[in-house]
Amino acid sequence: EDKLNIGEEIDYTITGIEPGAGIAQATDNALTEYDNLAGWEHEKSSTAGMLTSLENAIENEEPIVVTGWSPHYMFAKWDLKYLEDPEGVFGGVEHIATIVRKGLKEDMPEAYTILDRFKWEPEDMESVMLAAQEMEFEDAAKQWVEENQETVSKWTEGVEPVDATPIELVLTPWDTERSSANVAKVVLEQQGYEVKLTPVDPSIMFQAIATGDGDASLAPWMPQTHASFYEEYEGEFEDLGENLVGAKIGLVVPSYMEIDSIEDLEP
Ligand code: PBE
Repeated sequence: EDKLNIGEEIDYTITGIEPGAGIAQATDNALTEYDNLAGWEHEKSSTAGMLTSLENAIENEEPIVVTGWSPHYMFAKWDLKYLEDPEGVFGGVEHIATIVRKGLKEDMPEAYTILDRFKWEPEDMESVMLAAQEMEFEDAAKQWVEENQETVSKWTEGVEPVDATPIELVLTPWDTERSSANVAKVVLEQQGYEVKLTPVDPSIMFQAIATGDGDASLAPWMPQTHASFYEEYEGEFEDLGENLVGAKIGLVVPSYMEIDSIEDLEP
């Protein structure tokens, strides 16, 4: 009997996440950019669903191809690898940007300064995400802020406190952004702000900041993951630059799979 190839074994299906994600769009693009993926399907569901499928496959040492990203605990929990992407559909090293609505600088200069200075390392974000496996994100964020006073004081140095000023931060529904938004919330609350967090899809995130419905977001993944949403509203928001460098998206497989590149997936 012939050995099944990987495509046959997994029904020519890539296991994806929420349809509104930037990585979902990139994966759809990959299906058209790579000739060998022409007959493949991209099954979108949820991040939790993808992680369950990944865990089940790994328990049975079966093949699976998922849409994955870093920072994420999946790389600490399991032995995984990114498939090489010679067509560059998923981009290279990403940064996560901070965007604010027009006029925020004049309306809330204290918040603007803190958001402009907010910058941390992937390890910081990972430590919040890890702690949040055991507690609420808000508590994990409080703990990180307590343990990283030196970093936080660089963001808040010389900034005057405010008196119960409301501010709305818009985020996307993934742990990376729950971490940054909750840390920003804790820091802004210590400064006197009343912070509301609103989770939305990436496309709505840009729209909210462009229309002024939301004040700021620390959630855009650039230059690739959210490029199409960014371009749609470019010029209608202010980009304060990176708050984190060293993110990545791509197709991810367990290391025991004997393929290295997207091009190794059989048509
Ligand atoms: N992600 C995590 C999101 C951004 C953060 C990579 C799943 C996305 O693809 O839009």
